Amino acid sequence: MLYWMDSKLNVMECADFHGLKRRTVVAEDLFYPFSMTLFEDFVYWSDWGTDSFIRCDKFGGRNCRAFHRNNVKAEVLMVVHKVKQPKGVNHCDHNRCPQLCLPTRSSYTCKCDNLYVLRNSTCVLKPTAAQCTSDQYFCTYNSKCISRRWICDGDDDCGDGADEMPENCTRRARPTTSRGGRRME
Ligand SMILES: [Ca+2]
Repeated sequence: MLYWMDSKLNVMECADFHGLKRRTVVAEDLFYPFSMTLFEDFVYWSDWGTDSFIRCDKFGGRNCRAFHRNNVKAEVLMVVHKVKQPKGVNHCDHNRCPQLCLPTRSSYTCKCDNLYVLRNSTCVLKPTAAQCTSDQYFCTYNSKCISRRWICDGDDDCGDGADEMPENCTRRARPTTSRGGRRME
């Protein structure tokens, strides 16, 4: 069956793939239906008139209920359910990640929550600017304290180029020494 909604007439109808057996599914309490989807025995849609998500029995339009209200105008509504997922291997089964496992095409990568950073296969709290010494610069992007000697030295130590930004370079003259003897992290 094909289902559609008419936002001008405020009605939901369906028909078979030949355009036959056309019938009205829902004709009440539709104010501005926008996006719809089907899953199992129900039809779901977003209604811009009431800022809500609604579902009804797809056969006769019964058992209707709004399952979410006061939403922003939802332009696309879709069902994500395990039975709709393509078959494949879950590389995160039996993973060794301390917090988050993100599957890739052939394996997986480990990530940490926003407040943590991955160090030696462990999620540790990110350093804060307060933990940097007076001769260090705090990189917000990778949460590292780097030596102020590394500011504007031509190497991206922060990962987002913050230590090489022009405003930092005007405050500090370019070093004339090489980076030999730089400490390992
Ligand atoms: Ca640098």
